[in-house]
Formats: sequence, C-alpha cells, structure tokens
Amino acid sequence: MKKALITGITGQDGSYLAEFLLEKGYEVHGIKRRASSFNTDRIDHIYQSPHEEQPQFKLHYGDLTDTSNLTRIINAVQPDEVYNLGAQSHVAVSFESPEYTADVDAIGTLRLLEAIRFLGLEKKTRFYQASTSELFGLVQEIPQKETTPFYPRSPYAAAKMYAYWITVNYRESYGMYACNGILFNHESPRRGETFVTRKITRGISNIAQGLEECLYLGNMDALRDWGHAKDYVRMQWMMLQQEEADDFVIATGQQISVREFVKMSANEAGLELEFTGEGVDEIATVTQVTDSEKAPSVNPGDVIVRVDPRYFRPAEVETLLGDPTKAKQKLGWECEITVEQMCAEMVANDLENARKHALLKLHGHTVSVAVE
Ligand code: NDP
Ligand code: GDR
Repeated sequence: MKKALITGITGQDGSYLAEFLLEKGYEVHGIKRRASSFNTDRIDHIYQSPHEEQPQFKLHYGDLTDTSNLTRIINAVQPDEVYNLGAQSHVAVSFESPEYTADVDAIGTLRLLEAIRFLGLEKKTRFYQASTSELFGLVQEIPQKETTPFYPRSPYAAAKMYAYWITVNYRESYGMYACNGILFNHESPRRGETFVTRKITRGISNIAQGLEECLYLGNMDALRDWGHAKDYVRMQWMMLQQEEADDFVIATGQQISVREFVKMSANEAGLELEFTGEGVDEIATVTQVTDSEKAPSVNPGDVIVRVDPRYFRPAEVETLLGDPTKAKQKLGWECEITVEQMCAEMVANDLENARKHALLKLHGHTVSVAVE
C-alpha cells in the first residue's frame, strides 16, 4: 500500500485529493494546523478515528513554518508521495502579510524538500509542488504555457516563484522526483468563501434568500481560466506517476471575466442582471426574476452588486488563460467539468445553505453571513 502525505489537507484541494487517493487505496496522511476551533469541515466525511483498527486516513498536527515538526512527520510516515498544497493562498492577503506568506509558501517548500533529503528519502519520496498561474502575473504571452516567462505581481506570486525554482533545483541537484503543477484557478463548492467565485455564488444565493442585500466586489474586468478542483487534483496524482518528473500547466483553455461569472451565477439563482456604469460606479440591477422559488426575496429594479475599491489590489493580474496542451499530450489529461457546470454546482450548494440559514433566521437564530 502506497503512503501519501498531504500538506494543506484541510483546504479545498487537500480534501479532494485525500478522497481521490483513499479511493485509489493509498494510506493518506495529512498535516493540519492547530486552531482554536475545529478546522476540518472539508474532511470530516472521510475522517477515521485513530482508535479504529488500521485507519487509512491519519492527521498530524504541524505547520509549514516548523522545520523540526515537518522532519519528524516525514520520518514517521516515510511517504512514497508528498503533495505540498499547504499555503497562505490568498493573493490579496499576501499584500497584508507578505513576510508570513514568504515563510509558508516559499521557505515552507524548502523545509519539506530539505527534510526529504536530510532523511535520505530523496530516491524514495516523490514530491508535488502546488505552483500557480499567478507566476505569469503581468502576462508576457497569451495563452500561457510551460515556457512562458514569469512576472509575479504579488508577495504570494513571488513566494511561489521561489518554491517553483527550489523544486526544479532539488530535482536537478539531487535527482529527486520533484515536479510543479502550474495550476490555473480552480474552484468548487468547497472553495474558500473569500475567493471571488465562491464569494459571488454565496453572495448571490444569500441575496436570493433575503439574507443579504448587496454583494460588493473589486475588479470585475479581471479575466480568469476557471476549472473544477476535482479535475485538477486528478492531475496532481497523474504527475507523480510518470517515469520522469516534469512540470505541467493545468488549465481549461477558456477564460471569462468576473462580471460574466456574476451573470452566470445570477442566472443559476433565477435572476437576470443588467450592468451599468463604469469603474467604481458600476452596478448590477435585476431586470427579471426567472425563478421566484430560488429567489423569493428579490424584485426587478433591485441593485444587487456594487464595486468597493477596498477589494482592488496594489498590483493586479488582469488576464490569465492557460494552454494545457502538454498535459493533454504527455499525460492524456483532459478537463471534464465546464465552468458552467461548476458554477451550477456551486450555486446549488450555496442556495441550499442559504435556505437553511433563512429558516434558522426565521426561527430567531443568529446567522452569520460575514464576507471579506
Ligand atoms: P486553500 O486556501 O483552500 O488551502 C490551503 C491549505 O493550506 C489549508 O489546509 C490551510 O490550513 C493550509 N495552510 C495554510 N497555512 C499553513 C501553514 N503555515 N502550515 C501548514 N498548512 C497551512 O487552498 P487551495 O486548496 O485552493 O490550494 C491548494 C494549493 O494550491 C495552495 O498552495 C495554493 O496556493 C495552490 N494553488 C491553488 C489554486 C486554486 O485556484 N485553488 C491555483 C494554483 C495554485 P487551514 O485550513 O488551517 O487554513
Ligand atoms: P486569484 O483568485 O487572486 O486569481 O488567486 P481570487 O478569486 O481571489 O481573485 C480572482 C480575480 O477576481 C478579482 N476580484 C476579487 N477577488 C476577491 N478575492 N474578492 C473580490 O471581492 C474580488 N473582486 C474582484 C481579483 O482582483 C482577481 O483579479 C487564486 C488563489 O487560489 C491562488 O492561491 C491561486 O494561485 C490562483 O488563484 C491561481
């Protein structure tokens, strides 16, 4: 039985990857951070009690900022595969906490690679690094592929650039099987609530059910190549099953704007929108309610989206569009879920949550709809 160790197991990708590897028969180990309340929502359904006989799923307390802890866990697990998904992964937050982001996202990667080497596991343990389309930043070529030059535009992207190159360096210096997946944005109902797609599907659903009045967004012109996390974690595993380690771009090859994603989500929630105004004055007004069961609290003429400049970033990545040809040709990977299907799944999930919260509110319970 193969053993995998996943950092960031409590995050969106970590949860899908853990499910995927368990189905493949792996013994899955994950590193979770100590928090003052439970932070395992996304993996509770696959949790196995340590009191069970031979659990296939095991969690270890740890942190990417803690070298001795990482070394001890890797030594105890002796993993065949390490997936480094743990990160301070929010681009806007990286401008607020640049040093911490560098410590976790850049040096955290080095700590893992060094631990593998220090323990003499460099010929046994295969390493996957969660690299990102943010490396392309101020894009030098459209679409972006493995050979497109990098131009990071945030502390997050700069930290991930170090992680990218240190992964390549350990492969070239020590013959480690270490590779980078340069993944474009991928989303799901498990996406963190402050990333734009989830903020939109959750916000629109809350408005439809009368829990909120307006959704405030930043740059609505930003263009992204959005795929589904389930498709992307499959590729993370495929990358570690090759004869030789290599780096791959993973993307759908399609892009839409934030504004288009708002429109798509509203349609899924039974609302037609019209966008008027420009820049910070742009608004979205409801022109028609096509499904009053989904959106009982909204009327034509309601303004449900506005721009708030606090969500603008000091430096923006305006456009990202990936070319996944290499992954298709060398690995036979293809994206199976379209952005429309993904959006429909996210809205359905958030509408169900909003309905439950509306019911609780109706019965006098306090409901949190906090958004940042
Ligand atoms: P999430 O933000 O959902 O998950 C991040 C995970 O990292 C969480 O489990 C989090 O723990 C953990 N983490 C944060 N800080 C630390 C730390 N100091 N030590 C240990 N663990 C830590 O991210 P995603 O699942 O969306 O992304 C997974 C990886 O892929 C990240 O590295 C991200 O940068 C990268 N990536 C993501 C893309 C995307 O579109 N989703 C695209 C390209 C790359 P906790 O739950 O306690 O916060
Ligand atoms: P991104 O994702 O920065 O691409 O990083 P995010 O969803 O945060 O932003 C996408 C685009 O939408 C614009 N935007 C807003 N973003 C947020 N979060 N909130 C808003 O209100 C808002 N309004 C407009 C942003 O300016 C941006 O242009 C994600 C993360 O998962 C990274 O970890 C990963 O590496 C990259 O995707 C690929």
